[in-house]
Amino acid sequence: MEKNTRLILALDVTDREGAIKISEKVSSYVDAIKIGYPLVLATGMNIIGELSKYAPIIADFKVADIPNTNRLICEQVFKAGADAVIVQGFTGHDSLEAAVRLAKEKEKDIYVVTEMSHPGALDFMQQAGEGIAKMAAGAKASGVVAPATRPGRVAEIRKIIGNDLSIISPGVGAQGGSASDVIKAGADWVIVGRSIYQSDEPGAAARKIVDEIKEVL
Ligand code: NUP
Repeated sequence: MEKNTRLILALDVTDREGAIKISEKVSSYVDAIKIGYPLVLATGMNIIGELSKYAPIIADFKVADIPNTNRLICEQVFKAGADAVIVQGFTGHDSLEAAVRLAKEKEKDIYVVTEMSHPGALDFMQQAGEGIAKMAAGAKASGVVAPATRPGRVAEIRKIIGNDLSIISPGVGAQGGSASDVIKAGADWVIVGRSIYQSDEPGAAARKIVDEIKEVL
């Protein structure tokens, strides 16, 4: 993914026309569009290829299975036209390595969830976050997903992974995180969903976030 605006749109809408319309409006402000279960379950896998006209597609399927199944899932998602897949890290090194191996073969990217952005992530995930970050670096994943709702944790995770891996960070806007704060903490990209796609003017909303990021670079 090319580092330009440092904004990734999370497109969690459930209608095809709306998804295309919003993608058209924001395409010049985003480095990628992240899609996940809501949109794909509502419209089908073809939406990945359709939206890839507007930006590289990150498929947020939070893949969390045994190595062979992880590989099979990633294979289908890349075949559909995605440039990257988000996988969970808690399944351990062999599951992650299977996904990364396949991605490298196809010249695609794997991003590994460390600790999630919502409050419930403190119940179980946070304790594992640093170990997962270390594992992601060891497996040579392209990057990790870390919470914009906790910039301090993003800074910790940056220390662990060094500069070879990227950090993509959700939780800005609707979940309370700030784009500029998490970029300052070491994130490479912010992932923003509702604050953009629920706006009356998604293009203007995206541009505002891009401008906010520029000010702290
Ligand atoms: O830890 C995570 N938090 C999170 O919100 C990992 C994620 N992948 N996400 C996703 O980012 C979430 O599923 C949604 O697609 C997006 C954030 O959307 P919003 O809160 O900006 O609407």
